[in-house]
Amino acid sequence: MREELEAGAVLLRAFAKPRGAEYLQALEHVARQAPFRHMHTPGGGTMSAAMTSCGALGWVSSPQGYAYTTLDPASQQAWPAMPPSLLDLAQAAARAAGYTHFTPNACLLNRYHNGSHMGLHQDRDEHDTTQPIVSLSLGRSGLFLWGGAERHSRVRTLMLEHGDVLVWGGPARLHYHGIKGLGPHAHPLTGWSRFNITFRHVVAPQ
Ligand code: MD5
Ligand code: FE
Repeated sequence: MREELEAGAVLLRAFAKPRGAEYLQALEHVARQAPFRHMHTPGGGTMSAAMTSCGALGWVSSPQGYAYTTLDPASQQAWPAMPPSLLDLAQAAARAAGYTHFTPNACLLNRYHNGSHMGLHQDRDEHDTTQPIVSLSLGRSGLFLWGGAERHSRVRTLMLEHGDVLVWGGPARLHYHGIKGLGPHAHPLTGWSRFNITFRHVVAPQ
């Protein structure tokens, strides 16, 4: 089911559901090499969602700021390769939403559990807004906050379920968004955890 939320933003409900277990195995494979961790923020806090990355570039937050890096700071090794199954899924979803030639080189994995949330923010560390961001939700459902171009734009809420894929591009690419919390039920594949995987095209750091 393809639903245009607004210009440039497409929700593909259950798009990834048939292979959800396979994507979770790929995620576990990444996490064995680069474990999920709670990163610190420039403001002195700690993120309540645990994160890791795969692909050429990984997103990191630290007291020094936000950055995409080629090395995992926890191991000083390159981030794990992007699993082919995940890359295929991301490109198929982008294509289904009308974006051809999506070449993600950064893949951020988020893990939420009871009490985790992600405040309203924009994704603007990629230095490329010509390509979309593809977001895959797995496991327990999450209450997604979907705002507009400005912090004070009206915010809508949307329950994202296992296998849902969102594609954000064009005028929606820089819109504010966040995760308010999780759904009430455990998921048979992930228990009380929710996972989200975002695929991005990042312009290499200087
Ligand atoms: C999540 N993750 O569920 C969300 C889904 C993140 C993040 O926000 O930065 O890791 S990504 C949803 C998204 C991406 C790009 C643009 C917009 C939403 N948007 O314009 O609403 O863990
Ligand atoms: Fe985001």
